[in-house]
Amino acid sequence: MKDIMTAPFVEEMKKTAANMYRLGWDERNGGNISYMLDENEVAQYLDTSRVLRTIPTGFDASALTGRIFIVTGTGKYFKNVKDDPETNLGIIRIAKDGTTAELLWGYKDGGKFTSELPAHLMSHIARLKADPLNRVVMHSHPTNTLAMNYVVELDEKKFTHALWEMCTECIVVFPDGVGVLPWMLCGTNEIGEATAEKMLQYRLVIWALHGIYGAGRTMDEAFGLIETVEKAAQIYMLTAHLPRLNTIKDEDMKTLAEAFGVEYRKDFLDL
Ligand code: 2HA
Ligand code: ZN
Repeated sequence: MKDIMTAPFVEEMKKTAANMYRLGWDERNGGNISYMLDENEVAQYLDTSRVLRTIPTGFDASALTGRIFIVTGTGKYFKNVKDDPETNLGIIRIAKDGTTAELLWGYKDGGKFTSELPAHLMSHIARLKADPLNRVVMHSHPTNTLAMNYVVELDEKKFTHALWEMCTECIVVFPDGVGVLPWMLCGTNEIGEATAEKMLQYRLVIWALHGIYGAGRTMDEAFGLIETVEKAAQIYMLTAHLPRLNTIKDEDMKTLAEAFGVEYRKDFLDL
């Protein structure tokens, strides 16, 4: 059996959490990541027949029965993941009943997965329908994205358009745009269901006045999506109070999307 501390998926979680903390996106216990793992890969590091304890999920995740995830812990700080992954992360498998998570590793101090597990697992179910290769869901509180929530109408078309205008490559990176949910109570099945509904159509979902969700086939894809939105939001916030003399025109965005051959939301232009 190989040492789990050397597993590439643990390494990726450590690096990503550290990066998100360094960028100021995940203060205190803000943010959470879930990453669906390959069972055969996990079996190189863990005896997958050995369940340390079971934890109720609080909802029906039976669409994911048998699937294994590495997930950040509730109340845990992203800044601490790198130095103590076994306390701040856990590896869970969704049991046959769909409402129990079997802990295979981690949450060493008796802890459990993020309070946002419903939004994560429901989003995994939705993204797998849209893209069977999806593996990662992450949530974060990026500063400028959040700031923009206070000054731009919380409307998918308007919000996406405002972002697309801020960097030439935005429409190429997220041609599917950004879904927007109104302010809702976090940590509930309701916000999980609403997020998953959006995730059928979007890889990025704003939780109004709270943060953002990103999904992707790899950690780089999910992270890169949020990173690009945050960059655009930063430029928006740096220029919002200044007279705007120039902008990327809708025509330019069409030219870009066509040149790069991406399927973009045509009804999000010419608003
Ligand atoms: O877990 O970000 O939305 C901390 C959060 C909750
Ligand atoms: Zn949050």
